[in-house]
Amino acid sequence: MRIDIVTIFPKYLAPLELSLIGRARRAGLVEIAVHDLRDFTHDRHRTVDDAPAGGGAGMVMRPEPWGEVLDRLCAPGGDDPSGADAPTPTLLVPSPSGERFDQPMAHELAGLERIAFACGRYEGIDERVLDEAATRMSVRPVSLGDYVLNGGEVAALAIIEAVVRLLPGVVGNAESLLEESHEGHLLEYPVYTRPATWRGREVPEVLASGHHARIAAWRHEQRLRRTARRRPDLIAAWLAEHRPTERELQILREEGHEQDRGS
Ligand code: 6GU
Repeated sequence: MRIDIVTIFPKYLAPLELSLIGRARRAGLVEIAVHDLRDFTHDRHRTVDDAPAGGGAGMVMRPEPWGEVLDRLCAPGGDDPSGADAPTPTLLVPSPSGERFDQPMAHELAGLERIAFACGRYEGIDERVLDEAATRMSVRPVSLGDYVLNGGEVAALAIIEAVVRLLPGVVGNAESLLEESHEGHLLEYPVYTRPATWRGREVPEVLASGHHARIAAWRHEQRLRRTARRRPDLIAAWLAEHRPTERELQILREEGHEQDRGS
């Protein structure tokens, strides 16, 4: 996979050198390029913003540098020295007014050969940039959730981390991807390690039993309880895909989850 990021704060993306993503880059599993939007300005002050048309608070990113950098990313070779065969990227535009990013979208993006991020600052990017970009690439405004960040950089980091760890070979133990929160609608079960007693607190006995079926049943129950308690909104999606056992229904009732048993 190839990822391009356009920003006025390239240093915000420095963490992409670290840990799992840094290793994936060095292993050639993902190629990431960060572009400074100001390199696509032509005035002495490298201006990227201006007052909003129609008035109001803050500043808006001017369209010209964005147009030029997106031209570059769409050009044959796409600014990628490794060849002219790179497809046009899907353009992700982090914004609190975007479509909600989630694990299914992470899987979808992980299946693409090429994505790019347009990281806006201030009150956002002149809308014509996205309109024009949409004539030559898929454009998707995406939001992490219902709160406001100062710009798209932190959101791009989060999305890249969620996507890159799904690429084949990036996470060593592929099994560890399967039982995670947001895979299969339930949150992850609680985990423990040594020592067996810590500050008077025991690791749950069943985990030392060596009885794999009992451990799996306990973990499933914990996932269900935790999801019902912390994220009752996810239970409906789980119920839509599973016919619950009596035991599962009992657990949900114990956790105060009222389900409509339907027809
Ligand atoms: Cl993707 N961008 C910004 N600026 N704020 C956000 C967001 C994204 N998601 C939630 N808040």
